[in-house]
Amino acid sequence: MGFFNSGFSGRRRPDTPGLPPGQYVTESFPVLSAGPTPRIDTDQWQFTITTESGERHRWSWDEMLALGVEDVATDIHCVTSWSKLGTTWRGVPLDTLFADVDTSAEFTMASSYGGYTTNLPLADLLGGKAWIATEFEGEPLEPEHGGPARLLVPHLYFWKSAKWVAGIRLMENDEPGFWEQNGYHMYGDPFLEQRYW
Ligand SMILES: Nc1nc2c(c(=O)[nH]1)N[C@H]1C(S)=C(S)[C@@H](COP(=O)(O)O)O[C@H]1N2
Ligand SMILES: [Mo]
Repeated sequence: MGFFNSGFSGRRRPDTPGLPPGQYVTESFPVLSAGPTPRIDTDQWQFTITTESGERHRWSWDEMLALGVEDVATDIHCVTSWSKLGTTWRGVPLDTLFADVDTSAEFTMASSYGGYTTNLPLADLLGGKAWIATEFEGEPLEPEHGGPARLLVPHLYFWKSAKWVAGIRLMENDEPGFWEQNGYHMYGDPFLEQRYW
């Protein structure tokens, strides 16, 4: 078998920097939606943070953008095993939206126009780790990808990045969202392969 000593066995592909275990790199941008694409006009769009005591903080499209957008360059990782490296986005940091929100809750439920939900610890939305994204690669976010605005939480599997995001509700106890009720992990760290439970 000496003929094959430069062959397949024993050879490992060099690791791609930034690629979590069990993921492959794609250049395309697959669309993954559990239902039809809702169409929300930015005139009608609003975003609401609801605290555990029921206090509401609400922004219109213009009010949200006036808070200030940032450019974000990041990798994204879908639980179905594709990753997209070096994507660029523009959006409003959740830190800004939560700046005046008084809460002692540790958990949140993001909800979307169309009914999708996903749970995230509040700490994962703060500290420069999450945005309401309105642009992808320099263009307004397409409806299929969550336009006019989606949650972008790139350090967790992409199902946590709710498309067509409408609001975030603060919760004292963790509760499963749509995919989490169907067996997806409550947290979803791609580097720990927290896919299902
Ligand atoms: N509202 C909503 N958000 C969603 C989903 C969905 O079905 N509805 N799918 C999630 C899943 S499983 C993934 S992988 C990403 C896919 O985003 P994309 O379609 O832009 O690739 O969106 C997430 N956000
Ligand atoms: Mo996904």
